[in-house]
Amino acid sequence: MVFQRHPGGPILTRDHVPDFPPEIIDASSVFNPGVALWRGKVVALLRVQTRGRRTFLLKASSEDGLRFDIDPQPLVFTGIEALPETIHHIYDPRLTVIEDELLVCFAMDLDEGCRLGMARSRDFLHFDFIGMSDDDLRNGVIFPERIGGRYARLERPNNSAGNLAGGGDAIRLAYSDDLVKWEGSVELMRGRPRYWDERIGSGPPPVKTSQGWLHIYHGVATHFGASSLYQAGVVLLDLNGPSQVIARGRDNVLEPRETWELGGQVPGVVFPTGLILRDKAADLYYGAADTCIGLARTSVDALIQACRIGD
Ligand code: BMA
Repeated sequence: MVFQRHPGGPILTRDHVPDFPPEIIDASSVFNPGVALWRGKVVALLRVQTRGRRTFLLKASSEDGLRFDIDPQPLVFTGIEALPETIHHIYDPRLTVIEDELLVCFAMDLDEGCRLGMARSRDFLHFDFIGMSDDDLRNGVIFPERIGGRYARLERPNNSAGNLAGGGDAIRLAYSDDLVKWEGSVELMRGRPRYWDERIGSGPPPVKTSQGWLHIYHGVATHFGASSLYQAGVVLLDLNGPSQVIARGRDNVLEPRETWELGGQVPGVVFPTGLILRDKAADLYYGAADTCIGLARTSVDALIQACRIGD
């Protein structure tokens, strides 16, 4: 088995979410966290859903990566209020530390479809809105260093027309000088029809290894009749030109098996969104059944090995 789950079950559940009346009272769920190592602490932005199925992002921080202090006050991206569009939900944030700045890439549900939004912070207190995509995109992740002098982002075109949940089966790479204008987008991988990763999207931002950029992504098997199964898998990308896939694992490395992954708001979901490397351990934070947050541990070597199986 590639990953060992934290033995205590989910590390964050709705029971941990503080009330913040009138916005948050007796939250329904907390899942799909963006996570980063920031100035010696594990910091996270938690996706919290209320019983009105409204979405808030809450800041959280932890010394040990297990027990989090949660700031009850929902996060506001300064400047986002100037957008003329109605924003229904902001969710699934991914965090990247680059050049002593914390970047957040998140999904925004508008009437027009889904957009990728970006924000930045230098203190984990204030977050400034940077901009959003023109296109319908989701699952955006920023590389933790510039490539060829430019910011690099993986993104997933989202087919949300007529379908609020959306979906997509290709991950693309785009570059930017200023984080606002993204260009030169090329496709690096597609879903594999009939297997575990028919639909795909990036998980946490890629991490640099001697073998290449190691990337965890989610795959959706859609062929099980009534329900779709969300799992996590791995791929290695070329260090210089990450649109080049070096190796892609045949099997998933994490799939719903525990009762709290198999049952919940959306059954049968592990949705990887945060990866922290510390003391040779690779800790994966993931949303489980769109209801709570799990933590599973492995090593970078084991993940690289998994990329090479069946390739
Ligand atoms: C995806 C996204 C995620 C969610 C997952 C499972 O399409 O909407 O936010 O966790 O579906 O429902």
